[in-house]
Amino acid sequence: MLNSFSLMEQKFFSLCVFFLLLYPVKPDLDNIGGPLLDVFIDGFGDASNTMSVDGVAAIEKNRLLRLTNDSLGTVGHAFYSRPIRFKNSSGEAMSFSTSFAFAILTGQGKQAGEGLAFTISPTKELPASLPGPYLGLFNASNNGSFSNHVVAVEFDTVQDSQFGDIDDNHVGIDINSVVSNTSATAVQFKGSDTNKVDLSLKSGGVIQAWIEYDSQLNQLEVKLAPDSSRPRSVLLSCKVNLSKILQEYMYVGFSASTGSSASSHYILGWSFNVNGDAKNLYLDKLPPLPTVPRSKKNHIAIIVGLSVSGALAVIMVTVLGFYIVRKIKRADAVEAWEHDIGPQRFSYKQLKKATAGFGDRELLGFGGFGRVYKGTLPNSDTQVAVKRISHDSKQGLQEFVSEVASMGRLRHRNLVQLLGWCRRQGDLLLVYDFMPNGSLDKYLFEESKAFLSWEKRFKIIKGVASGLLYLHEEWEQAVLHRDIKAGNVLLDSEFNGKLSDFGLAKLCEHGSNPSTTRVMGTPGYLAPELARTGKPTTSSDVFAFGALLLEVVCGRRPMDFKASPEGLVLVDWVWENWREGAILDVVDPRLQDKFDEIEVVLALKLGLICSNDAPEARPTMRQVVRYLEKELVLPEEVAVPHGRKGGATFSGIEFGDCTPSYPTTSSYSRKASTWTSVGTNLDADVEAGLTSEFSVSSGDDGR
Ligand SMILES: *[C@@H]1O[C@H](CO)[C@@H](O)[C@H](O)[C@H]1NC(C)=O
Ligand SMILES: *[C@@H]1O[C@H](CO)[C@@H](O)[C@H](O)[C@H]1NC(C)=O
Ligand SMILES: *[C@@H]1O[C@H](CO)[C@@H](O)[C@H](O)[C@H]1NC(C)=O
Ligand SMILES: *[C@@H]1O[C@H](CO)[C@@H](O)[C@H](O)[C@H]1NC(C)=O
Ligand SMILES: *[C@@H]1O[C@H](CO)[C@@H](O)[C@H](O)[C@H]1NC(C)=O
Ligand SMILES: CC(=O)N[C@H]1CO[C@H](CO)[C@@H](O)[C@@H]1O
Repeated sequence: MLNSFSLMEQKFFSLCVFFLLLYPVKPDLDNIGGPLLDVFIDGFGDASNTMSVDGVAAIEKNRLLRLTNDSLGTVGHAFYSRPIRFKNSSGEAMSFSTSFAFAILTGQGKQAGEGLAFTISPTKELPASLPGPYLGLFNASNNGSFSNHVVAVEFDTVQDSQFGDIDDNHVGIDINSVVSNTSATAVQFKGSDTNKVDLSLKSGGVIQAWIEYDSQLNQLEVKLAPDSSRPRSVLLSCKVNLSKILQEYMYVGFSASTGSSASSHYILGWSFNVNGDAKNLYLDKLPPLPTVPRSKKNHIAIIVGLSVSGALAVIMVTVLGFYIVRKIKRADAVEAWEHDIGPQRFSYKQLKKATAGFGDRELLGFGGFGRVYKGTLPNSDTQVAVKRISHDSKQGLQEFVSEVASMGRLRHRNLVQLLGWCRRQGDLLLVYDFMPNGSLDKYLFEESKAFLSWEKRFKIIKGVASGLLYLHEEWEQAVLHRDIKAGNVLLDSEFNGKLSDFGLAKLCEHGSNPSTTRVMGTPGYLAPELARTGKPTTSSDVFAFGALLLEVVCGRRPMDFKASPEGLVLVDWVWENWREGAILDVVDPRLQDKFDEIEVVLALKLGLICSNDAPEARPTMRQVVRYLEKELVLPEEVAVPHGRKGGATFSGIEFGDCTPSYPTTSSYSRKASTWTSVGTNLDADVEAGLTSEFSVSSGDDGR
């Protein structure tokens, strides 16, 4: 009885909200005069005649616009289906204003990727645009080209240093190129320009953005808040005369992409207006996001009295809670089990002193598992790297610490030596030898770093192989690395390659802490059977080593989004060149032909053999080392790395998901013809174009 009543009540309420929402919009449009666009949409639910979507973008049943899901290497576009007039009769760009609410959801324990962008474009399809860092906006040949006529504001959750990204949580203004004209780390302003707090784009919380262009000042501005109150402070602004960039008629909407990591990008509501202010959106009236129970979070948000989005509040409360609990306990309390583990235990005080209080100046970088600080051990001048890992499951921690401590007994010149450890509440601190030359990937992929000669590269490869052989076969028990990649190969002062982070991937299985980002390794290095069974073996390590080999020779990542679609998957590209007898074409051009041809061919061939889909076709590490030392001769023939034909795999990730959505020109032109049947009456649009406003927002979903 009670239940059915409250259901009716709910329905009545949502009907009221529907009309409340409907009414303020239409009269406003009437005031503008001129022919009306049929623009009010009750959420994205009935938006199929208003929004054109392509790629993996879709309007979901719950009336959310989802630009991408968490499949890797995809693009999603959603544009208002009719063109909007952006220039007045004297051919100058008019002012415009837009506001939208978005959320970036990432599977637990996964890294976010790649980002979304508010986009003004001459086409709705952006044909041949690429995923990954290109955000579905450009491709490698047209980025930076004046003929793109694309203006975008990106919300980027991956740092691509090759495109000058400042960090993995930034907003940028992109004119005709993914290299931002200007960008800023996402922050929330609290009342003044100086009072600001971090705002995580990928927290999963709803964030509202306001973008305005003032044609008098030639100024494009971006504001950001995790709630409906528009801040006075500007996050990002750019002086630009858009008259030179935009065409008379343009499409507006959104583009998003995923790369070697993936998130679901959602737009919850959107309003847009030329020559006037866009309506503000009220976040609590927008349809709820999937999975997370929002109502509970809102409740907490109210209690705390913070006007931040639900998810952010929960995170802050948790962090605060942790902090308070830690303050109360304070203790460095050493538990009984820790005494059993042995003498490698450092005190927290020692490490705090060594790293100058874990200060930002000592920060070496962010590893997959946490921050890494540089330090100098008191009383010894030994330089160390301290990796700080947060972990919340105590039982797992004990097991893990004993495991790590036993790994402290591993000794090999090609492993980064673990010197000791320390536990403080849920924080685990691991102390390693300091490697002055940093990680290998920087030398391979960053233009600014000195390049590595072939001699150095081959020495590094051989070193890593012998370190991995030691882990697999030469210690008292077999140790799997599970996360072999260029970023985990560190270089000492003499450019010897040393493996780091061995065994750490296991930590992820014990805890559920989302800050331990990597569940099973890194896409592109993941053996296909691993993606299927989740069970790592020595031969899945060999697969990753194969990817590393190719990477070192070619100077390209296992998945290269800069490349043409044929070059996307490095193994396939190397294989194609091998098959065509043009194998030296794949060698890193930075080597400028200064290399030992026999060694290069050996490394490429071995890379292909290790990258075979079938675990039984891969050599063991012992064989690999003997091939590299030229003690064994590689077989003349190399089998196709991907046994299943038709390019069915994505360097180890099942590619079935991605292939249909992957942006090839043909898939786009097909989409285009489907969607342009909507709103083809250009004349009407032309008339309406001068002041077009629409507001795609909030159907209330039964609250
Ligand atoms: C993502 O969307 C595509 C196309 O809509 C679909 O084929 C794929 O299975 C989805 N992937 C996931 C992980 O849900
Ligand atoms: C890049 O995009 C442009 C325009 O969208 C297209 O003409 C060109 O063919 C694309 N280039 C590649 C390599 O796909
Ligand atoms: C910034 O924008 C202008 C257009 O006004 C463009 O020509 C220029 O290349 C951009 N600069 C960068 C660094 O992207
Ligand atoms: C067009 O816009 C420019 C810039 O806002 C303005 O200076 C100009 O007067 C406008 N022209 C017309 C005909 O409205
Ligand atoms: C912007 O560029 C247009 C076209 O080049 C020019 O006519 C106009 O005066 C410029 N506007 C301003 C405000 O500088
Ligand atoms: C202007 C511009 O941004 N050009 C870049 C386009 O992408 C290629 C490949 O990454 C770069 O080399 C260009 O600098």
